[in-house]
Amino acid sequence: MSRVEAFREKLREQSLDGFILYNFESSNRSSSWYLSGFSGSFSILVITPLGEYIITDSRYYTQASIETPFKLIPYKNSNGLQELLSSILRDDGALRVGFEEDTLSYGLYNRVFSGLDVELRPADRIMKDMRAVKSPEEVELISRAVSVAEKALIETMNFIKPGKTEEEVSAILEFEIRKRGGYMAFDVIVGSGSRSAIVHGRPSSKKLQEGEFVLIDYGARVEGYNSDITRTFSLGEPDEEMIRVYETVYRAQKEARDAAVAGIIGSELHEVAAEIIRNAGYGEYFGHGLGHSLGMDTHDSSGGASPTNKEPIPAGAVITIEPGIYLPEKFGVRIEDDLYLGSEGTRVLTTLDRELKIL
Ligand SMILES: [Mn+2]
Repeated sequence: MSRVEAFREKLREQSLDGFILYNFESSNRSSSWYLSGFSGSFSILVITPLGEYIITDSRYYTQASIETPFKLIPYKNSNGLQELLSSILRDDGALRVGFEEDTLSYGLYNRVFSGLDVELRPADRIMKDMRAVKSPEEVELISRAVSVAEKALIETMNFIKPGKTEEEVSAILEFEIRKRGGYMAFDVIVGSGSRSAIVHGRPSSKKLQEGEFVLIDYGARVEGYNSDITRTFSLGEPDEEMIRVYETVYRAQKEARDAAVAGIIGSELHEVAAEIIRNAGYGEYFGHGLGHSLGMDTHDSSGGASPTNKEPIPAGAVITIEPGIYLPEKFGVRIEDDLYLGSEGTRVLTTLDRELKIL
């Protein structure tokens, strides 16, 4: 079954006979790409009982005709948008139409959507649930994104030495990803010494020093799919506390990896790692969720191993497992892998060593 057919089935289950997926300057690019094949930054997908349409502007006419079988309808300007949508829905007899409230602005809702002569219903879960379950082809693309990222980091490790700045390390890492055909999944995080305790720290001009941890959190995007990996290295010999914290994160990460199977409740998986960290006395220094769903977005859907997710993680999910301990003004440690939770077992997609590495 094609994605559009599967999507239509979900619409029927929700008693909807139409859908509008709005993507303005990449506000909803991944879902638009996922459903239609069109990868551009501006698209309005309209699903009716009779057809599938893509409204986009002249920047994208050629690209849309190559990438998607959806019928192209030229976008003129925002003033005519309400009438355009109304006429498509009316001509094709759509009466109950779903849309995504989380990615639609208040202004656009008021100007365009609220005046459509149909029954509108927020239905964000449809795309989220579909995208949370990956096809074998999608898992393959994420694996390629992992592979590009891993080769890039292995190459970059030769460069990670006392005296280099965090900015230089991130620049080398980006170059190594780009030259392998990847893009950045998100802004690379490089934090050394006390800056490694900043959970999402930006690389700075600080020089790496002997006796510090260097935390690197990054990912590659290949053909629209992301990897997301964190490793923490030691520059020279770590002290006792650094070893103790690293060993704790390592153990929490390993136990969580082993516990990650399709069907486990997200918060229960989080708790596997959280308990180990708490028992080691570092509970208050692990503030974020254990992991998230990964795919065309780095935070792909609401699911994942978060303390607030009381639902089972579905078979077919790709998630991260990334416990961390951050001691303010001292150092931080995080280890992050990407896992595929298949119905026939879990596959860890990341292959880089996780043991404490001294560079
Ligand atoms: Mn992550």
